[in-house]
Amino acid sequence: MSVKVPSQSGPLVDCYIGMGSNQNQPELQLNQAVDAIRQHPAMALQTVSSLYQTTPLGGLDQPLYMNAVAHIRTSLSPEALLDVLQAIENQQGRQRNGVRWSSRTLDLDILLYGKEVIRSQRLTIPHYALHERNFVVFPLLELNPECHIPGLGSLQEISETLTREGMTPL
Ligand code: A4P
Ligand code: MG
Repeated sequence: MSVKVPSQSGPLVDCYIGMGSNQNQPELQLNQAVDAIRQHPAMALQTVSSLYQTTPLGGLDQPLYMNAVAHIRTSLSPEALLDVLQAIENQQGRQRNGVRWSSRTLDLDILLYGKEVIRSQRLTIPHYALHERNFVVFPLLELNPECHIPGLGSLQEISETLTREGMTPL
């Protein structure tokens, strides 16, 4: 299989993107997001994990989620990558109602950006809850069993602190 090389100059960084949806046909939303990533000139899609149906986190009464993780390589800076991912969320009808953890057509979170640790006004990388969420940890482990989370350690060891409760693979 030929892998697209991003057209913008700069080193390619391995990134992992967490994808979630619980509105307007969640499975279709995730597939559309994967297509948008695949078509973007500055991102090279490597692999996508299994899709999982998951129970909503956060205690709000809302539909089940669909979650997955994508591995990409990109020449974009972290902030530019966030801009692109937010544009994809917006294209797919994401509305921000100010209620944290409420239903959404599409959420794209940067889980990991190479080995970088970033704490800026716009970005926390690694994602602040990566290690607590089974629907993030297990798909990520599927893509990269040797994964190391900067500041936290081995993903395999992190996964041993979690169960697969509430996750159903499609
Ligand atoms: N931001 C900071 N760091 C990052 C990052 N690493 N990646 C900032 C992406 N964005 C990051 O995000 C709010 C702001 O976070 C952005 O403007 C960006 O500058 P948002 O997508 O507008 O809002 P949000 O997603 O509602 O906020 P938050 O706190 O990221 O939500 P969570 O924690 O991701 O929770 N249950 C299941 N089963 N599955 C889910 O996927 N998702 C949520 C959302 C709740 N419950 C869920 C799921
Ligand atoms: Mg988000």
